[in-house]
Amino acid sequence: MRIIDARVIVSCPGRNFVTLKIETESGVYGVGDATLNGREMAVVSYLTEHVVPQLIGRDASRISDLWEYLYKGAYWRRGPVTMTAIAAVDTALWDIKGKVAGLPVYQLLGGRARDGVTVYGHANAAGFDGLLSEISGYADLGYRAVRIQTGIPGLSSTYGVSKDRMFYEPADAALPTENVWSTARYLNHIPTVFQQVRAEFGPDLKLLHDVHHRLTPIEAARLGKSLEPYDLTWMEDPVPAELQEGFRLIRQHTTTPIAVGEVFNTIWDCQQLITEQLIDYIRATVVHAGGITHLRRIFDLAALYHVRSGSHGATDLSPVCMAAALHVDVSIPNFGLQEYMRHTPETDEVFPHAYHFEDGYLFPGEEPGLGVDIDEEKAARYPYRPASLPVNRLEDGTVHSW
Ligand code: CS2
Ligand code: MG
Repeated sequence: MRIIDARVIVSCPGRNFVTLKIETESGVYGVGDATLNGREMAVVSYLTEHVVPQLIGRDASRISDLWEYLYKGAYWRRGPVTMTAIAAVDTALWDIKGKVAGLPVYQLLGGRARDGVTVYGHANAAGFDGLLSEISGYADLGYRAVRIQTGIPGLSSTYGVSKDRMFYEPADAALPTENVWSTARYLNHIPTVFQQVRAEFGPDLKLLHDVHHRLTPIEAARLGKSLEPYDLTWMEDPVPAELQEGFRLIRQHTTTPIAVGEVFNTIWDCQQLITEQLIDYIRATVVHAGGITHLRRIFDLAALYHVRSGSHGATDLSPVCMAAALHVDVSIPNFGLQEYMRHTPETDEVFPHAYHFEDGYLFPGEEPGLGVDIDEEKAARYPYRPASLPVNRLEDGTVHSW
């Protein structure tokens, strides 16, 4: 089954998405997400200039071989742009394989290991009252797990607190806006928030928090310790993870579980974190970590070391990625949680999909392949708009992790 065409489609139904569509001689086609937030056009160029010409004429059924061909063949290994491009090809080929087999992809991955995929939403508000009503909104929708982000007194903006409720969107300007950050103010404030939230919602609702790489290991250790009474499901991205051994220090001081991985591209980014059992959840994704093929390899390694999956699922990962993630989530033994920030109605219209939310779970649906498509006519109504993620500075003007 030869590949006869591959196209990169860029569309902005509220935010930018890059989609690869691979067509075969039999008429069966597959789709893969290739969105890299704020750097979309780099992946578009990598795909159109370098990958698509190499795909034409190849056998679409040889997923592993094509993965190795693109990874080893490029010579320049890893990196977000390369691995997002490989992910898009890999995802589209799994979609094709499922359609050809007449089976949903999760059946090809071993079948269901659970009934539904537990998801967490993203409650965010500048102040406490707003936060309570956001959390209640998610609880009313049936969510069993909610991530909590809130404003910090004395700071004019904070990561995770967006202008739009529900549809969180940080890439909000053509050129980066700037945020201001104070670790001291943050560390003093956050435990008081979790204390009140736990008191208000009781012990059953799973609570999570994203630190967004802003602390040092000893600061993260202090935060983890101070949050222990409020029983968090995880503390996410406590420190930048380039220095994997840095997590040892956090681990030595706190039993608050640790999640990391949304910016990881390969198994090498988390090899030490997993094998030394320095984390509890690995949050790599289909779209940024080399597709279904490579993400499964990461999750299989994690399973040996009591580490569970917790895939990134922010709004900048398209419904194509979400569909692919759900087929993986439902079929692996060591699934933990899946992030699910809802897409806007415009996005859902451009990407019709079989997955659905019910009672706190997502279900991948039973359509052959991934069960997701791109409506190219509708996609064409929303042209690309440059959008960047913000930059963060300390109060003295020093650039800090965002
Ligand atoms: C976040 C994201 O979902 C998350 O956990 O960290 O909102 C992240 O900031 C964006 O996906 C960046 O593109
Ligand atoms: Mg995050």
